[in-house]
Amino acid sequence: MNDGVIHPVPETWAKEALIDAGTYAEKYRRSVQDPEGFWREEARRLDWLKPFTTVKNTSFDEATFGIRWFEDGTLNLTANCLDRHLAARGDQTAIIWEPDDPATPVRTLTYRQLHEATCRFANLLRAEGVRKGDRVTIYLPMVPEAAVAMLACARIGAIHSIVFAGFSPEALGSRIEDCDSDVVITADEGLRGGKRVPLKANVDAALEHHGKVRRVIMLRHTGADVPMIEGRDLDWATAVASQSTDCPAEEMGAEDPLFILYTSGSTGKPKGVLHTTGGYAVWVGMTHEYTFDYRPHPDSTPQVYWCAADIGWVTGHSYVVYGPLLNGAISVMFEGVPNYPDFSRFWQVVDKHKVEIFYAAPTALRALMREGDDWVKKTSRSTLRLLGSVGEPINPEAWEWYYNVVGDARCPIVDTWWQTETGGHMITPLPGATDLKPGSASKPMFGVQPAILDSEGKELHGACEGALVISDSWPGQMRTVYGDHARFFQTYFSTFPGHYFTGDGCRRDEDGYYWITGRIDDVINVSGHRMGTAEIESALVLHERVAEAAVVGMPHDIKGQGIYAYVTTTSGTEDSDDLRKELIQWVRREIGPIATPDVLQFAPSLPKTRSGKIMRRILRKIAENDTGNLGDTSTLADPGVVDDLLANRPKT
Ligand code: 6R9
Repeated sequence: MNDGVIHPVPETWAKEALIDAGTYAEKYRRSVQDPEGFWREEARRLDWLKPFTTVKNTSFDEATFGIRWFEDGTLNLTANCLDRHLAARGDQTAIIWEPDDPATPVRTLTYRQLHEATCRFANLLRAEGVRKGDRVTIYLPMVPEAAVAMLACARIGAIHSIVFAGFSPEALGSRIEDCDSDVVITADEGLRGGKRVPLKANVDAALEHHGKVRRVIMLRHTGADVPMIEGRDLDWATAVASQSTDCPAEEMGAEDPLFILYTSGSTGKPKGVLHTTGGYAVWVGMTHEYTFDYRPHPDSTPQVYWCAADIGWVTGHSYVVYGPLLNGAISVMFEGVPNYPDFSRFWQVVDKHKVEIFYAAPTALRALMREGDDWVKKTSRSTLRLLGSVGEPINPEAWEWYYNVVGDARCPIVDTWWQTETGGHMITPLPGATDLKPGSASKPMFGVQPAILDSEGKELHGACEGALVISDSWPGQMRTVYGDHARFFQTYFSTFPGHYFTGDGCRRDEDGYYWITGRIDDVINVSGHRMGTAEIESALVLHERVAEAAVVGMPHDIKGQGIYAYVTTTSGTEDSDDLRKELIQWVRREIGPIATPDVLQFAPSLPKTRSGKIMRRILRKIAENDTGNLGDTSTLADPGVVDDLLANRPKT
């Protein structure tokens, strides 16, 4: 990697940013040497109803395992995101909504309007019998009502579980069932790149086989004619019309659950990652402020901030909704995609709304980079001052393009490494403090203690490469896997006892910079979205013609990783191109378009050890087209299988 290139902190940033290099060093030292004192102070960024006395009560060890922060304090997150801003900035914009089609009018909501909409919807939920601790599933497109629905749940202490609107009825249904939610919030349709997504129809299909849902609240977005089920379905606008805009906020314990978000792991079905209220709020408020240097301009006008992630992913939760609103920001919410109507779309939105901070995934940047610089250069982008990257490693080439072409060599890039499980940023540059190395997420956030271990679990020191773990708790950490606390411990704390295991590999250089090398478990990262290979395999084997399937990642220029599926069909089946297409569509339908295999190879048999274990290492090598060096194949039950796979590799 190009360790050599360094972009030093620009002078104005060092002078004007909230955190400069000296402050970073001092604050970081304090955060790990005196976590009690450090977090007691940081937690002051929130309005607490009842102040906490205990700061940290955490242990990663099996006998004493538990993660609790600020545990005896109480608060309501929406009081912090909305009510407390009303006096000073009730009429300031909170959300700018940029629609899929640039010809559709923009919508803006002030803090007062967002507060009102949230209270009305929260009252509706209460009227519908939703109580503190109940789970509410949200399956909405990127519209302001998605934020309203989240906040309304938080208002009354209900736990929201957002399912990305690109997921299939099957994936939606299993998530509704897993968290046992009996209320679903959706829209008639979503819109992405001019295409309609049949959300309500998907909900209807999901509920045919899954769960015990008694109420579906549907937002009319495109106005499509969709059937409503009498006694079950409510029209959002009609239902909120009679609700009051006054809704007392539920007093929540710091450790009361805030939301569940399903994410893929290396085994089994997706896990319901559970985050609680107090620690999560401190974490996303703090990281949004420090990482993006988010604060009002000297004349006290707010900065315009745009995180292009969907609310269906954790980035949307923490950095479209909760973090920015905690800090009284203007948050841009984008319904569309980077290439519609054309490849200038992102940068036109930047100019249209005078965006100052822009945060997106490398996969989108790589797709745009391929189309040439003109799409960027014909826009001004003069308001941009800071760029961010999230979701996957950003290759130095894409980094330099982002820096030079998008940012005109003027804007620092914060490459933020974190996970659904971590709640917010864990390893990231701070723009006024950290010299940038393209491709490196650089240095730990306050309170984060990364360590690199070898395969035996021994900690490595200095410059090294190995498994990335975090050695002590931080406030934004997930608290459990919903409904399966044993799985929480097993997944994250049993591989390297005493540490949180991230699932990522990492290199640390001689300057102490961290370089994430990607997942080292059976998780692949496709366009910044996490997919468990086991999930795709389970979907494939549900097909009557499939006897066995093995899925691995393959390098992909745009998506980072693509999906390579090996399929053994049932005997008597003819492995035709039609069947290949059918199976690819099948996975799409079972999970969603993001899980569509890029390559599907029919394999009369898979390479297995004598004990029957599939040797994924070999499958990965073939998928990577790295066939000169397959390593030791002597433990295979039938080494001939490999020759057959090599001979029948489909053209890609
Ligand atoms: C926020 C989010 C988490 C996985 C993580 C890692 C990869 C995320 C990254 C990055 C390198 C970055 N990842 N950010 N890798 N550099 N800046 O993406 O959460 O969907 O749970 O994915 O994404 O592999 O383990 P999530």
